[in-house]
Amino acid sequence: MRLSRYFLPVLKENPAEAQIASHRLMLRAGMIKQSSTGIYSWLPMGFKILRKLENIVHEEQVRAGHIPMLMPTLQPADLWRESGRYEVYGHEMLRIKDRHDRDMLYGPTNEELITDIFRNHVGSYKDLPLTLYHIQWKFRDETRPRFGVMRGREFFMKDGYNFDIDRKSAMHAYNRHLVSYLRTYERMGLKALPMRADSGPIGGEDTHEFLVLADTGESEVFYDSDILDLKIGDRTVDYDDQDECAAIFNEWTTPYARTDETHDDDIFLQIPAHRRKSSRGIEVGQIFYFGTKYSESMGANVVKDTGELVPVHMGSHGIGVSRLIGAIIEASHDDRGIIWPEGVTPFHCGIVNLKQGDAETDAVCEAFYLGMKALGLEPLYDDRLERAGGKFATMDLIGLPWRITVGPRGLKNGVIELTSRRTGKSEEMLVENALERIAQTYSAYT
Ligand code: 5CA
Repeated sequence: MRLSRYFLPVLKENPAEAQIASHRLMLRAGMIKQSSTGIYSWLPMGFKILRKLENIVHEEQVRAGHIPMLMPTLQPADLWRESGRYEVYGHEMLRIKDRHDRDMLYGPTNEELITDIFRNHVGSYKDLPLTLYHIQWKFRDETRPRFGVMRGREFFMKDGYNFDIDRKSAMHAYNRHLVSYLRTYERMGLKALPMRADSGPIGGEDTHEFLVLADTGESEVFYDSDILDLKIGDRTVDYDDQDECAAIFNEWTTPYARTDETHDDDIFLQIPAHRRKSSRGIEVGQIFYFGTKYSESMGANVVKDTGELVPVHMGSHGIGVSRLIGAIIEASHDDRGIIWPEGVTPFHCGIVNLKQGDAETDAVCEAFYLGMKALGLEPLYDDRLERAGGKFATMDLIGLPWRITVGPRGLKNGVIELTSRRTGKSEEMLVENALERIAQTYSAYT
């Protein structure tokens, strides 16, 4: 992409309404524009990252054997009356009437809709286990929408639903989700810790939230620092293997890690003092097992191999895809701007032309630009007639992990400069070598 032809409306000033870094930087980097409280337009670069995160979530869900689909944003109120949640949900639910005066609502989540699909089409143990998911916009009329996309009213969420014949099989689905979520967050360059939590309006007995540690997080969390050493890495997981998923679940849930809702000081104080930590966290996902709560109220039953008719066991699992962008920025920025992890960056490398219009400088930038594209990578070429200082400030603000700088001075010696956004270190090298270095860096992410 050539910056002269892109739409990247960066702001020079800090917007007064933004209280935390991610909100401020998303506005300044031209990623989002508020249209009304807690509702945003996703401008091209914000949208690009949203799509990248969505793809990572899809890939990891499909890898775990879960099946993608798409349900609507508007739902009939009657289904929620059946489950008993229409009244319970209160003011958070946006209620709408259609032209026939029928009660509709903008879905805050999809347990009712999916249970309705299930009960209409599945009736036998032979069709189980089954996990369906979608990634769709949700609406919750939050009391205090704030911090930009972190607590929005309209937000983008992956929500998945498992249907199993019994508790044992449903717990395998629970463990499988935990593992697939850990992989998802790691690919995004995030450390998200699973913590025992409270199930709130979704209901159920078992639930874990995934929290990214950050001072600006809305939750208070307590944990044993041993959990920070755990990593899924590039270990391949057989998602059908109940024992393997259970082992990973145990490994990650053995160290103490709880949100304030489930925190227990008596247990916490037994951890050696140097490992006992408390901090703030951003909730980027949650998994639930709620057994037969919805299947019983909505009549979603299946015939067992014994011929007995039983309510299906269910769980639901959510990832806050739009919130994740805020969480990534909270975890990865400095006073000059965002620092994208390689796995989610909107463009792989920035190109700064220090002397636009100089034939040789233009030619080298162009060669690098085409070279990157030939390697299947996406460069962002700042080809505007702007002074160097402004170009550097924009690149630092939007936070691409790598930048090359091309100018007549370096070209006298045949070199350009390659700079890492994270370390700030620069190296002079030949164009071919810079291409090779960048391609190598990204080989682990494509
Ligand atoms: N039905 C379940 C699982 S699918 C459910 O709705 N879970 S949830 O309420 O925990 O939401 C899932 C994730 O969506 C949360 O972990 C959080 O990351 C994200 N989320 C929830 N509310 C908001 C909001 N107002 N703005 C941005 N993200 C949100």
